[in-house]
Amino acid sequence: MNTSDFIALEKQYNAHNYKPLDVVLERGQGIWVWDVEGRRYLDFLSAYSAVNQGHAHPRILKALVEQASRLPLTSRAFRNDQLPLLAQELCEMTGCEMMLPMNTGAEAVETALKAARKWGYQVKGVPENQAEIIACAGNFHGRTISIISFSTEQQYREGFGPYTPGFVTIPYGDAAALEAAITPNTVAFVVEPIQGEGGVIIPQEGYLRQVREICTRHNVLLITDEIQTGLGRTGRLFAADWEGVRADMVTIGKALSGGFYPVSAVLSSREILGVFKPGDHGSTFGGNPLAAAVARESLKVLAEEGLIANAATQGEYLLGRLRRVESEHIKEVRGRGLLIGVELTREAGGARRFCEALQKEGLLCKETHETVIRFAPPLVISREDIDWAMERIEPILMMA
Ligand code: IF1
Repeated sequence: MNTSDFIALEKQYNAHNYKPLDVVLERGQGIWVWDVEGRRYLDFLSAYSAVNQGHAHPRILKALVEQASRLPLTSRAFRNDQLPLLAQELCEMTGCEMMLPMNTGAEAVETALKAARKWGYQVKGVPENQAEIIACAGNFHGRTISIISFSTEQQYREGFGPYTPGFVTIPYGDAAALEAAITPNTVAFVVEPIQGEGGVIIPQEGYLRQVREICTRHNVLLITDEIQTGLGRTGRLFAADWEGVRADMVTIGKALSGGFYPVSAVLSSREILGVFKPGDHGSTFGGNPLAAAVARESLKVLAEEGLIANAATQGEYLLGRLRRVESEHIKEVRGRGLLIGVELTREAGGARRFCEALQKEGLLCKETHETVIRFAPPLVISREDIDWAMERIEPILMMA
């Protein structure tokens, strides 16, 4: 079977909720992936930051295989010997008191929102069913009905109503708007430290510190969604670390498994996660021993291979190289660590054609919001690999 055979099958039998690049991948190692025709590509997307540790990382693979052959799933009806160790290691690494494991990013966000509501009723004293949660315009937190209820992206919402009440949206990067939107019933503010899907939007320096101060003053929980920006992507463990800000709840996912398996978690305090009593919340697969073993090794790889520092170093280098490209198509190059967006001008004809051209050159990336090319290679990338990539990216950004 070749590329077009696979595409035809997918077209026939798979729902068309995506429009992927027409490349059919069958193998990956580190920063490289290979398609079914044997062509090699440099992965400049990292499965939206899920493979920060690189594809098929040998240490994580070993942990996965060992745990899979021993005991993949217990459910939370019984205990297992991996989850407690993951919880301890994750809390020690992040300075949190407690974690709650789930599977996908959207589930972690849902969990944080549920915790915030319950905390609002039990601790803050908000009247029943009156809790309000504030989110930002341009957000991306997942695809569940409650989460898309506070999306401002027409396409994510249209046709999926009725929507979950209790959410308000304010402009991103505007601390005064947050202060103005808070009412006595506000329980939480949920925010991405950098908006990924929004187009790699980096708020002004000081925004998160102001937001932290406002939330503290009004007894409102600050929830940072670090599912995409966390675990080293921006050159710090968390993107909020750039401003020295500690949230009340942090959601993580994606790279928590190095891309092997869906693993997510909410990190928080005993006071906040303590609102959950047995039976309040859960998931069949959440916290399973296979997920926990994979997550433990993924975190060790991140720390022991110095991937966070490498993201900072290589990110600065890549950002510098991109900023020196003199192309009439480029409106702005922005980024932090290895999360970089190249915004093109309206006249450039859309980011998609640049991604398709880069695919032909052996580099895979993905547009976001029509005019932004997102560059987010695995954090194991070296300076030589970036030079290799720039030899391809520069001429494509200059093309007619
Ligand atoms: C898709 C985007 C990236 C996220 C943040 C929660 C979630 C995500 C900050 C939900 C997920 C993914 C979803 C994926 C594409 C990808 C994405 F373009 F859609 F926005 F990365 F930029 N919070 N983002 O970025 O996590 O439930 O998916 O595990 O195809 O929808 P999930």
